[in-house]
Amino acid sequence: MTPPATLFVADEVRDAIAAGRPVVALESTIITHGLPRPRNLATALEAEELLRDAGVVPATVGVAGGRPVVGLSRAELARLAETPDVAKISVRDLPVAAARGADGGTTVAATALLARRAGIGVFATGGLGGVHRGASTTFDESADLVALAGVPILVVSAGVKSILDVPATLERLETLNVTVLGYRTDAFPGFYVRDSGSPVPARVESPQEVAAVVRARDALDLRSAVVLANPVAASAQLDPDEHRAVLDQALAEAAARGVVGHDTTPFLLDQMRRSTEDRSLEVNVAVYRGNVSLGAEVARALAGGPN
Ligand code: PSU
Ligand code: MN
Repeated sequence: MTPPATLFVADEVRDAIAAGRPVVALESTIITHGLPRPRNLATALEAEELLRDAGVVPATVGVAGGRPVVGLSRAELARLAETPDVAKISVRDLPVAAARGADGGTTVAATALLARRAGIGVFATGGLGGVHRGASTTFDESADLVALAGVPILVVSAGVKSILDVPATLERLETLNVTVLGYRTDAFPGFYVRDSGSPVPARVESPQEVAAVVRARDALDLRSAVVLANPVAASAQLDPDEHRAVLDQALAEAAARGVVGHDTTPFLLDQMRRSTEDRSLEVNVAVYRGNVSLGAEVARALAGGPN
């Protein structure tokens, strides 16, 4: 019999949570599926370093040998980053991975759930999963949305990638009672570009203001996530015209090859990387850095108490 897969929380993370020091959770599908080797491991380690430099304890979440881990070791991170065809694990996949003793990168959905269980309130990622184009017939909508409806965490993201149906994603976030904040912007960001073309429901100007919203959410005993939508720096965004052109091309390629379901996101991301000669990859890394830094500021504001 395989032993039950209990949640493992690294000592450093557990101690920081117990002491009320700032902790930021990071996901690992960005390592296993979002970025190519060897950039994936470098980016994962750099994100942890960024947090440490900001006085925040990093807690990268993933599945190692079937066990959900909050605070992966360097060796575990390297194994996830370097093993080909490692699993992408969303909430529904956790029991299968546990039973098989598999390794895997956790999606936003699974990461948010596991991080919250460990007692972490802030999570930084690149982009959220959302409603896929054509979802009205395929029903392909990320489990991230449903998870965010039921996990009281703060997630920093640069919106959702434009490979998705952005207006439909915002509609679903509204339906699911997820609070969406634009960080110093009125426009919901489009990941590679600062403006997806859709507005945000509310705008905030500072980490303290974000912390006030999170505290109010908790005081109201709401169980849903707050999404802090943080646009990439203007100097780092993909040129909006180029962005439109490469996106159309990637979508056409996916349709031609019949890519569907779980494989769609990684496929489209890889297509965009190829057709921008890796520039989309640089934007992806810049987006992630920006979100991790902002996550650190928010975690510090929350740990610092009301002001
Ligand atoms: N968006 C990105 N990069 C990613 C993902 C989303 O810009 O790597 C990953 C995240 O882990 C997210 C997951 O939770 O893809 C969503 O996948 P799906 O649509 O299959 O739920
Ligand atoms: Mn999907």
